[in-house]
Amino acid sequence: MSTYETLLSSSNARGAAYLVLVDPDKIDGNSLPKFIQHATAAGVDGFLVGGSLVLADTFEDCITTIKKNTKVPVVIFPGSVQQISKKADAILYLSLLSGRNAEHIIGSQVTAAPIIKKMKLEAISTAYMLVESGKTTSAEFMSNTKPLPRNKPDIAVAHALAAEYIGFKLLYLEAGSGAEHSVPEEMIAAVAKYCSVPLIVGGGIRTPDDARKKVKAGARFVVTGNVLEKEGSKDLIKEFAAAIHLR
Ligand code: 1GP
Repeated sequence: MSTYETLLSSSNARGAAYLVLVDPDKIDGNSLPKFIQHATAAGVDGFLVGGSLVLADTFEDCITTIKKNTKVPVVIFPGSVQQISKKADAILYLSLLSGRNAEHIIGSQVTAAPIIKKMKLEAISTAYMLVESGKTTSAEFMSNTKPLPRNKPDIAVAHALAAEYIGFKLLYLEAGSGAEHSVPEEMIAAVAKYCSVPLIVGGGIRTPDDARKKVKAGARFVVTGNVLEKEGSKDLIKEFAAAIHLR
């Protein structure tokens, strides 16, 4: 089974799936193995690894450590073309569809493609859409693009439909790491109503209750990062998993 299929089958079996983002710049390497073991035992369905900046040269070590401590998929969520490694199970092959910066729609993808091929890494094509979230996020600033207006679900639907017709395998609605406001439920519901491509939602999700609302609105995957980096208690991860897994 491919990593994409594994992720979808977890989401189907549990009503929705919980993905935890590990940013190699923010995580303390010494506590990483324990954190991954706890998260896996708490029911996390997969790990995303990456960040907008990633200053540390620990990217590959970080993936190796995660792989050693879990059996669930470990997927690169690249902030740049520097973040590619054959140690991962797959890579989200992102195209920043919400923006109009060609470099992030197709430029970096062309640079990365031969490297990914050589590494025999599974590429999961993902339409990445930034959503306005209160203040400028790193992803927005670094990509030099405007996010989708948060009060215009119809614009998000048009982008999501375009992604579906082009043939993307995943849609990712992103408020940005540490966002003031997460992606609005109205937008998630509108996109889920009109598009059949599985939807990932992340950015600024701080409570299990908030995570559950995203699932109820139609998210097939919910991502948290910051909240666990700040207060990564075992209980909190369990509560998130229970809120996201409808069954
Ligand atoms: C994943 O960028 C997010 O989509 C993670 O956001 O760090 O705010 O949870 P947080």
